[in-house]
Parts: sequence; structure tokens; C-alpha cells
Amino acid sequence: VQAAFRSNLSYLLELIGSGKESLIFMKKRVRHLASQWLLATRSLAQKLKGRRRDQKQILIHIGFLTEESGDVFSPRVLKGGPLGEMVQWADILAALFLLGHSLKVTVSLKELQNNLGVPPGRGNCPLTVPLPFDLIYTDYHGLQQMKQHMGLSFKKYRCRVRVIDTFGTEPAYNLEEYATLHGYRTNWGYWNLNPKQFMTMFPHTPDNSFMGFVSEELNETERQFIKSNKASSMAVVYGKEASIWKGKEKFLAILNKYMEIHGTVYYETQRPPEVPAFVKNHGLLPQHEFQQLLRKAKLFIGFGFPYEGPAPLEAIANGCVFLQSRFNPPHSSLNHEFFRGKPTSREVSSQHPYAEDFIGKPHVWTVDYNNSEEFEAAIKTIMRTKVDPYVPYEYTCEGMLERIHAYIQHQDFCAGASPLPAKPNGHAVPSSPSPFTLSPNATHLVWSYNTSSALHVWPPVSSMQVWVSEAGQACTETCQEHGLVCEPTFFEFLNKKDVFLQLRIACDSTESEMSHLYPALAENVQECYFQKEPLLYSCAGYSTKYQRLCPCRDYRKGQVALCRDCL
Ligand code: U2F
Repeated sequence: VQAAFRSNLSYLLELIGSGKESLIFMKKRVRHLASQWLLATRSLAQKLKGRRRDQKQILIHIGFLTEESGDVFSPRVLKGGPLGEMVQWADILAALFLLGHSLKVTVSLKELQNNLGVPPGRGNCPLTVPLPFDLIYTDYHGLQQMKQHMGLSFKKYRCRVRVIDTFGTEPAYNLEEYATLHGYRTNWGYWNLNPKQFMTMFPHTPDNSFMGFVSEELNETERQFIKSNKASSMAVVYGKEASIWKGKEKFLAILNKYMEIHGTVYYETQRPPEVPAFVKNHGLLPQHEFQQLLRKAKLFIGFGFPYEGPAPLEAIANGCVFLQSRFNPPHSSLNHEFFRGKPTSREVSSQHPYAEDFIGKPHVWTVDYNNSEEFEAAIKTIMRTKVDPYVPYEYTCEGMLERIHAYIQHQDFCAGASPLPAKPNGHAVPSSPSPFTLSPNATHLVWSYNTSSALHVWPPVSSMQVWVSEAGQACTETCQEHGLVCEPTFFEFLNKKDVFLQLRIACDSTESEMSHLYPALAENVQECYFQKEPLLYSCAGYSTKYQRLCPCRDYRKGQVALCRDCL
């Protein structure tokens, strides 16, 4: 069946159900963004006109909202608890629905079992029952529940699962055997999924798929209105919980010299003691009113927590400048309580690395807060700078629809067979002729092998370039340095001796092993290392011992998840 774009969101609101504050929040969000979503849907429909799109049967099981996993989020929705996850789920639901797929939404174990066709009381059903869904979007909690209640079917069907995973899962943590052996400890289990099945809130690591969410977009009238109504001396502090204000007196005092400070900190009856009297605290606002407040403000200022949330994008979309602290040393699961146990060792260089790296000045200022002069100077300059409201394309409704459309059409983790079948020693064929040619200046390889057998890969191989990293550098960085992005799907094409030779790397000896750093070379010993386990291909891995072979690809401006010919 072909999927037909939808032009009305009311049936989705029914599907979401009710009863929990979290669901009410999500429905309000969908309702509020409806006209923006519908415009974007029409625009994408135009763009994809005539294109075949299959309608998928999709189950959306929001595990963290189930009673069975404790549902700690719902009771805190109106009390300053995290909302980022609900923002994202609301947007995923809207996008899947508008793309015309057939959805079931579950937020309890019982509903999950009913939909999976598991008879009640037969939790540990040993038989495989046919799964009535092409795709299941869930989270780590939901994954656990599915494993417990699907019996053998889980193994068979886990390739259909997509895991919404805010901060990301790196390959070294994903593969159970490897993680256990090498001490990549996580609280979230080792699932042996294809790392691309994990979908993140920001494009953290190219090893995962970037799912994202949407930000508010303004029409021309609103933009004009905002520009003429900005109060250049009004600042809003990022954070709904009083605890983030603790110990920030010094910065608040400096800021207070120049600006009127507003907060949206949750409180029950009295001003929280952490919030100084000179701050105008509005209490926790409904999302829509929070965004109205941002329209007037000039500055949105972060004090280090929460990490990597949606609010800075909303602030920038409403014409604010986002000022945040640089983390030096960076925070990560190795040195910070918040990230401990998360399946990634990614180094978080500021409160919001996406804002820092993908947006930057004039919208985003990342400064060293330990240096009061730098902090003060930034505030003064920001007050004088004019900035326009800005939303990166990948955070617009159309950008999100386009990306999810592409994933649904092209990502297939069930096919199993790689397009070029791997030989038992892990080297892919064909070995001759090599599919690559060396670039004229001999720095990298480009794809030139003309065979239709390789054309089933997505992203298409035409977007590929092979670069060698510096020792100690991750492929993520190497590709970035060349204006490209690492693409783990392509690793299999360069895990071959021929490719090393073409890059003029002499391999005195070779080894094939399980390592998230391979394929790689150790220069001084002229030894070449091949990857034995495809699930361990990793853009994120680095070690001073190795120079890595990196599969890079091009990307669309403002849509890093998609290569130029990816649609
Ligand atoms: C992040 O979660 P948070 O919920 O703390 O993220 P925020 O950036 O604060 O914003 C979430 C939404 O809260 C809304 C605002 C954002 O869309 O419009 N809001 C509001 O409705 N009323 C207000 O008064 C102020 C804001 C992140 F998303 C999570 O993944 C992390 O777990 C968490 C911890 O790092 O941070």
C-alpha cells in the first residue's frame, strides 16, 4: 500500500490517549504546532511528488511512560521535571502520522502485549508469533519489556526496532561480548543491535541515526514583530529546576548589572531560595507561554544544566542569543555523574555542543565562565548585537519529515546480507578491481567502481570518500575536517587490504580482530588491522596507537543525516 500524506492531526490526538500529564503535554504540543506541521507536509509532498512511498504498520511503544518501568516523568511534568523526551516523542508521532503510516501507540505493558499478539499470562511465550508491525519505535525501557515478553520472536524481529535514545549508544557499548571484555559498562544493557537503530535527539555520533525534534518556526509577520519588540536588556535563565541556580550568585550578580533577569523555575508556594529576589520568576510556564517570553528576551543564558535539551533551539528560533559555558575538561560518562552508565564516552564540550558546533555565533556564545571578564564582555557584546531568529533546517518540521521519510524508505536492518557479501575473514569482495581510485593529490580515495550490486546500499556509495585519520583521532573528527561526515554503513567497503595498498600504506603484516578501532594501521610497525565484527564498526572510536581508515560522505546543508543523493 502506498502511504498518503495526511492533512489533519485530529485522529493522532485520539491515538495518543490521555490520563497522564505527559500525554496531555504531548497533545498540547501537537495541537499547538499543527499548522506548522501541515504546511511542512504540503511542502514535502510537493518535493517528493510521484515518488513511491510504502505505508508501514508502525507500533510506537513509549517505554519510559509505562507504570511497569516506574514512569517517573509524568508526575513531574508540571513540577519542572524533564520535558525534552516528551517534546521528541510528540514530534516523532506527528511526523510518522503525517507521512501517512498506520500507527498504534502504547504506554502500558498490557497494551504492548495485546498489540504484539502475546496471549496474557504467556509472558515468556517460547514460540515465535508473527509480528503485525513493520517497524517498532520504542526506548530502552520498552526494549527491555519487549525482550521479556516476546520470547523467541524478539530475536527474530529486533531488526525492526528503532530505539529512541537521547544521548546515543556507541558501538563499543552495544556489542555485549566486546563491552564486557573491555569494560564498556552501561546501565542500559548490551543489545547487539545495528548502532544505526539507535536514534538520537541531536546528531551526536554518526554511528547512530539522528532523529531530532522540531523547533518553532516563525512567519514573516512574526519575525518582523519580534525584531521590533526585542527588549535588549532582558535575559531568561535556562532551567526549570531551582537546583541549577545553586552557586551561580556571582554570574547572576554580573548579569544583573546589565540586564533584567527572568526565570521559569517551578515553585509550589514560595520563591525557591536559590532564585535571588532581583529575578523575575514566572514559575513553570506552559510551553507556548515560555516561547512567548523568549520572543521578548534578548539573551537566553545557561548555567551548565540541563544538558543538550530543546530549549536553546527554541530560544534561537525566537531571536535570542544563547550564552553557555564551555566545559573544560569536557563532561562525559567517565567523569560526570549525570552521564555515568550511559552507553557512550562522548565528550560533551559545553552545555549544548550542537548549539556550539552547528550554530555558533552570532546566535550562540560559548565562553569560559571561570573567567569573569570574558563572561561580562560577552554579555555586553550580545546586548549590542542584532540577530535574526534562526532554525536549522534539520529542526524544522519539513526537515524532520524529510529525514524520517528517508529512513523509513531506505534503512533496512533485517536484510542482513551486505550488498557485497563478506568473506569469512571479514574482508569484503570484490577485491579486484578495487572500487576506489586515489584522488589526484593522493590524500584520499573516491568511489569509482561501477557495479549495480553495490547500488543497493543506502546512503549511496557515490557519496563516499575514504580518509586516513591522524593517530588518536576519531573518524567523526577526520571526516569533519574535510567537510564531510563519517558514515558507518561504508566501513565494509574499506575493510580490505587493497584499500590500504591504494592509500599507499604498506602492510608488513595484517591481523583481523574484533575492535571498535578497526580498520586501522599502526604506523611505526607497518601493521594493518581489519575488523572481524561488523557491529563494531565505529565512527566514534579513537586511540593514540592507531590511524584509522575512515568512511566519509557528503551531506546536505542543514540536514547532516542525509547525503546529497540520499532522498
Ligand atoms: C533536557 O530535558 P529538559 O526538559 O530539561 O529540556 P529543556 O531544554 O529545559 O526543555 C524542554 C522543554 O521545556 C519547555 C521548553 C522545551 O521544549 O519549551 N519549557 C516549558 O514548557 N516551560 C518552561 O517554563 C520552560 C521550558 C533534555 F531534553 C533531556 O533529554 C535530558 O534528559 C535533560 C537532562 O540533561 O535535559
